[in-house]
Amino acid sequence: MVQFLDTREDGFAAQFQSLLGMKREDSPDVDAIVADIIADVRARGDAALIELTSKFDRFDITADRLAFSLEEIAAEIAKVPPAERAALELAAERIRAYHARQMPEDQRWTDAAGAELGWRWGPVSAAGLYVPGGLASYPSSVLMNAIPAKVAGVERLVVVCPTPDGVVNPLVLLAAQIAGVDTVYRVGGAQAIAALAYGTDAIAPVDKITGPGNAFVAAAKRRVFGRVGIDMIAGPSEILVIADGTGDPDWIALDLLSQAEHDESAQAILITTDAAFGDAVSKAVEARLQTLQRRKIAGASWRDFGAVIVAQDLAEAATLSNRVAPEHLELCVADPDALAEQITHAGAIFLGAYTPEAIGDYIGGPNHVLPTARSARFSSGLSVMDFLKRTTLAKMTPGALKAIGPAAETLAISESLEAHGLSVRARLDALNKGEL
Ligand code: HSO
Ligand code: ZN
Repeated sequence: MVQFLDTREDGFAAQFQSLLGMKREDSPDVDAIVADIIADVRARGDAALIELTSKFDRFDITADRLAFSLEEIAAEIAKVPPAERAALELAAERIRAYHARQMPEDQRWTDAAGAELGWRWGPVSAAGLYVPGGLASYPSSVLMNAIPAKVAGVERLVVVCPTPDGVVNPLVLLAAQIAGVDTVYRVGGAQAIAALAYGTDAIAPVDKITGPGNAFVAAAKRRVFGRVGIDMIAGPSEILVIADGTGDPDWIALDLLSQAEHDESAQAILITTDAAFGDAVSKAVEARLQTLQRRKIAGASWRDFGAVIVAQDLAEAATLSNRVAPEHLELCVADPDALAEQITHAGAIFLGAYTPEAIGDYIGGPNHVLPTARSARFSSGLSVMDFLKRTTLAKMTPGALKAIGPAAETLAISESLEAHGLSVRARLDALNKGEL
């Protein structure tokens, strides 16, 4: 049975606190192993990649075949049924259009002192996208990572993806092609992250690494951060639904299960103002769990980390949701826009009964790489900004330097940085003498 909480009951605050504090992931400590793998790839390059791929993926490869050839890609892609290709293409188009709107504008202006100031945005030169192999190898995630990079203008975009026993998901290759990925390498794990960060003969280094992965990949991303940029370390998926009782309990049950089925450590929470509706949803979840293919995973997530919370009103529901700061938030209420105004912390909001979260996972347009584990309090989902850098601009005229230079000189002297002060003073003296 899932846990039921009621904000009016004694002990609610403590129960809610323990729900918030639940440790859902016990990530194995693989850091020492990962450190060795990275050192090995740095020292021996492709030879290490080849050995580790044989050991971990049971796949023997040579350096010249680390990248998929165009012929191999074409042969794999030919296996994809037309309906799946069309769906991926529609998704790509919608994700591209959404992310194009995120492109920020450069700015340049002259301020009151006559100084010309501004900033300019530019893409990172090269990005590498990690795509997990096996079960969690989602073509939709290839689109979600690669398209913002392309929209941002990243010149070289590569994918690394393990191919256990040499097997690749053709949809991953098709998604990479549709998104405009330049090269797909059949390596995975910490060794792939090391190759992207430090480069080998076969794999040129990149500047930014994004994409989900297992504990080894996460540890490797943490370790190479600083050498390259990384996106985030994503945790298991989460959904919180606020419902006022006007919807169909079965729809809500499926929405909760849609994230619960990702992972036994996923978390699905319903907050409702209608206790009877909460009961009905929980019954619907149990009924669906009888037949769902991934009932073992979804059932464990629901039982261990799920919750139904009865709130007094929607304002209270919003307050609780803001404390959770969920990755995905569905507002299944009569006036979702009004309720959305009260939401301050959530990775993505889905408004109204006809917007199941799965729309956002695949086809809506917004990104599905979102902050988990309450990090929506301080961070956002993947966007074009993750592949852009901002460079500031400043241009002084003689008048501007005369106006603000002396204060710079004063501050330089106060910091005992003589050359700083003199670099300003030399120019001011020349200007004052009328040399310039
Ligand atoms: N809901 C996941 C993303 C995903 N769903 C991929 C289906 N495929 C992110 O939280
Ligand atoms: Zn999902």
